[in-house]
Parts: sequence; C-alpha cells; structure tokens
Amino acid sequence: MFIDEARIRVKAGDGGNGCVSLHREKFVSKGGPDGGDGGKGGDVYFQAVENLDTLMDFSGKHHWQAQNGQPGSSNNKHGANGEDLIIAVPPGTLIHDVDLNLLLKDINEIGLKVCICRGGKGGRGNKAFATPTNQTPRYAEPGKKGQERNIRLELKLIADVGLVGMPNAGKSTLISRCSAARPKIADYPFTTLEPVLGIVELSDFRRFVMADIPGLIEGAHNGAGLGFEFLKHIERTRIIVHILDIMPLNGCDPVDNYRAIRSELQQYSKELAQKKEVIVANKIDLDPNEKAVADLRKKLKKTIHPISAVTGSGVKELAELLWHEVKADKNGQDNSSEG
Ligand SMILES: Nc1nc2c(ncn2[C@@H]2O[C@H](COP(=O)(O)OP(=O)(O)OP(=O)(O)O)[C@@H](O)[C@H]2O)c(=O)[nH]1
Ligand SMILES: [Mg+2]
Repeated sequence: MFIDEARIRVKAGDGGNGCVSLHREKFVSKGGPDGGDGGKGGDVYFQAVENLDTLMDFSGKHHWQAQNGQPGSSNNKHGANGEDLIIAVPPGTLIHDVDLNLLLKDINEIGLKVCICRGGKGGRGNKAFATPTNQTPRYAEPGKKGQERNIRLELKLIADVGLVGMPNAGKSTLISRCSAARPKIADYPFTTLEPVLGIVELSDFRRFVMADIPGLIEGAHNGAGLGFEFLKHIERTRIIVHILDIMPLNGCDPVDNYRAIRSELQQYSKELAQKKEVIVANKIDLDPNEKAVADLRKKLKKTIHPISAVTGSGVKELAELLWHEVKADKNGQDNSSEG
C-alpha cells in the first residue's frame, strides 16, 4: 500500500553493423577487404542516487533506450560504441522484470549501479571474413540486438511527515488537499482505517511524503480506538503534524484534546514524543473572528498554525513550512552522521 510504482520499457543499444568494403586507392589494384567492425550498443544501468525519494519522474517517460553502436566503415574503421544509459532511481528501489515475473535487483544503497540490459555486440566487417580461398568476402555481420525488458520499479515510501490527531480532526481532508492521495473523508470518527501516504508537491520539484493514520483517542495505549498500532508508521517520520479541530462537534476543549494525544504519544515511545511537532489548528472557517485560535495560543503557549483543510486557507503556507522542517531535519541528520 505504501508503494510507489512505475512501469517502463528499457532497451540497450543495438550493435552497429559490420561494413562491406573493398579497398580502393589510385595505383593499388585489388586492395582487399577493408570493412570495419560495428561499435557495441550501450548498456542500460540503474543507479541509486541521493536526493531522489519517489518514482514520480518515471510517470512522464515510458521508453528508455541506450545509444546504438555506429556501423563500421571502409578503411577498417571501427564504428563508435553507443553510450551507456544510466537511469537514476531512489535508494530502496526494487527492479522487477515484468515478463519473467522476477526480482532482478534490490538497489538498496546510494551509488550502487547495476547493469540490467546489455548492449548488442557490433558485427564484424568483411575484413574479418577474408580467408585464403575467399580473399574478397562480400558480406559482413549485422550488429546484435540490444537486450530489452519490461521493468516494474517498486519503492517502499517512508513518510517524512506524519499526521496525528483525534478522529474527525480533518487529517484525511488535509492530505487530500495537498497531495494526490484520496482517503475517505466523513463526519464520523474512525473514517480512516488504514494509513495512507501522499506525496506533497511544491514549486521547483520540491516534495515530501505525508502519512495519514487513523485517529487517536484517549486510552489508545490501552487498546482504545484504532490508531495506536499505526503509530509505528509515525515513529519513522521526521516531523509530527498534530491536527487539532478547533470546533469539536462533541463540544470538548481542543486544549484537552491536544494534551490527551500528547500523553498517548508519550506512552507509545519516548523517541516519538521527542520528535519535532508542528501544531495545526484546523477548521478556522468555522471560527471567523479567530477566537478559538487565540484561545488555543493563549492556553498552550505554543506556535499554532491555523488552517482550513476545507477552504485551503493556510494549507500552502503549512506545506512550505513542513518542507523546510523536513529539509532541516535531513540536513541535521547528514551533519550528525558526518561528525
Ligand atoms: N468546516 C470544516 N470542516 C472540516 C475541515 N477539515 C475537515 N472537515 C470535516 O471534518 C470531518 C472529518 O474530516 P476527516 O478528514 O475525515 O477527519 P480525520 O481526522 O481524517 O478523521 P478520522 O479518519 O476519523 O480520524 C469531515 O466531515 C470534514 O469535511 C475544515 O477545515 N473545515
Ligand atoms: Mg481520516
């Protein structure tokens, strides 16, 4: 379910044909065969690179082909070899051959490069076929075809940002607002029964992965509700986004709800509770004079980001903020692993 997938067709370059040619030069009679060999077709490689974390780039391009080898030519000239094609994928990408129904490779570390299709060998020119009994062969070898495969790429997504909050807070509405994910949304608690991932895209190809999980309720750590077991997905994210409904239907206080969820996170694990948290006040369209948000700010004494997941107000700013937080966290991690 947390899987990003792409299907593509890859083809290595064909080998260049060998050349049929007989040497011609003024004052040289019977110069003999001089057709050169064709060049080799380029290979196709997959390589895991840094800074790629989805397979989205493949949605726009289905056919991938390495360069063909050039044919040989007269004067024993060897055709140029085709250039290899190196296709960049995020680390953690599984490469399947669709027709063989076979996992070819798990590209699991940055820099790892594997050859998936071999380029065809170049054909030999007619010079190669000269024998004492046939000194002027009029044939040459054609280049061999490059390998082709239908490939399915599969990547397990790991969310950068995890949404937590009470049922009905508007988590699924938010993820459907800022990504292509379309979880079920309804005005009753526990609409979301399973985690959903969405990719949030911003300008200049910036993006991050957001996870929506079932709502949490007080006592979740004792098995109440649904959400607790799903916190393991949130545990691996970089940032927690705590969504608060500022106008809960049941009339309870958003501040109490905030504290109840924090206590559940604490009970789940210390690491989870220590993660960077962004607090979001949702449903501000129901609070036109911003009284509820002001009240929340005063009582919690924390930075609150007001949005309306329904009207979209504040959502873009929130997405920008989250992107910066994710980036800061990634950089922090790089620095600490270097130092
Ligand atoms: N007025 C208003 N309603 C909202 C807003 N965001 C969500 N809602 C409504 O709140 C209800 C619950 O929204 P969901 O997105 O399903 O909430 P959830 O947090 O995913 O709920 P669970 O999956 O049950 O945990 C729906 O009826 C939404 O239409 C908002 O910004 N303003
Ligand atoms: Mg939901």
